[in-house]
Amino acid sequence: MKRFEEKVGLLRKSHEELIARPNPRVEESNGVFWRYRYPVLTAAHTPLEWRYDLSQQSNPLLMERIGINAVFNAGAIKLDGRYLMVARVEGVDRKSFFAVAESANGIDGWRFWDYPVTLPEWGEPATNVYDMRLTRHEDGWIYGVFCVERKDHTAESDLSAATASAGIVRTHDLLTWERLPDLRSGSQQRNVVLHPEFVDGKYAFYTRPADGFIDTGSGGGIGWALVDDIADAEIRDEKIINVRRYHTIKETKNGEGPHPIKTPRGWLHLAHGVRNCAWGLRYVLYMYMTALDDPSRVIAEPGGYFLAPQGDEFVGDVGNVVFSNGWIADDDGRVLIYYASSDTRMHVAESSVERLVDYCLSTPEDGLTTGASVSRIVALIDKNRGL
Ligand code: M1P
Repeated sequence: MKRFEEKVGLLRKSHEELIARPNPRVEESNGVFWRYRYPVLTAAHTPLEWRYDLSQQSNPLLMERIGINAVFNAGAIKLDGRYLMVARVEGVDRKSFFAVAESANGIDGWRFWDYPVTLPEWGEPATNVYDMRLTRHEDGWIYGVFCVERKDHTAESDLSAATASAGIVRTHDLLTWERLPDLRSGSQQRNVVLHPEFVDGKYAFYTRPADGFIDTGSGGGIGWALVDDIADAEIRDEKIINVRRYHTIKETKNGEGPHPIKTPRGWLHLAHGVRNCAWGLRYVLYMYMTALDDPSRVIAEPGGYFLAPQGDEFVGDVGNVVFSNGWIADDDGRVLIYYASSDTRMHVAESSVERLVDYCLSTPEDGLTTGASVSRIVALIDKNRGL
């Protein structure tokens, strides 16, 4: 029978080995982005102190007291040279909370800070919070916009009836958070993202209006709304800038990912598209670009998905899902794309602003019919034969 201290030592050793494990780049690639071999954050990365009572007196059998189910859908930011993610950590009780993890190079060595985020409440306490998008705004604050889920009190007898709205917090250091009133909107809102610059002197939000908690209903699509006062934010006029469409990767739903990256050719957007199939909903990532002088005007949209689940990524709590709400554009043009697979774990993929702009501007858009798809392939073959 191992002594208690010895067992704690073994737990610590394997936790440290997991965090210190080098994460090599997978060289096989489509030239647009590169994956890395291992997930960057998982439930097993959460500190032992969050899960174990490490006192021999009160936990002589050294059992986990608080289980963590998954770590996914993280916002990301580079702050004072440190790569940081604000991850959605989900306990075995199904409740999500936010926690900051840090890495020196953005690829490996991801370690959670000692404590999860204690989020100030606003209004009726949230049943659940998740999917924070981080935006360093030109007003000087770092904003976190996230989904707030509450029970739908208009349908008490339906145990699954819930409402989704956008919560807003701001910070300078990811340590101290100020809660602002939730975004007011005439519809349910998830996947709300703050644009980093003022537009016409106003705060600009990417939205995703929905009739219901899961179903977007007849409308949906990625919306755009300008707001005068972020401390009293209300959506009055909302227009859809990126629609969902029949027989595309975003037939059922779509939603903005992290805030767009500014490039000399326009704003680069990462989003998720959802379609239905016999296996259930399939979530993939896609990209589009909007005009520099009008971030709500789409100027390019490659057809199909940018990144879809592969290998182990297919499997998890909600299978066949990739989702991203965090990326970092580094000073040297490198772009680190943080994405979750199957609502279970976080990964990183690497590209560059140059590659992503070229991908957006040079990939044919979805022609919406088989005939159009074939004619594009034929045109490419003809071009290559003429070389
Ligand atoms: O389970 C997949 C995703 O489902 C929701 O996304 P959306 O609102 O676009 O359907 C969110 O709950 C998200 O967190 C989750 O990853």
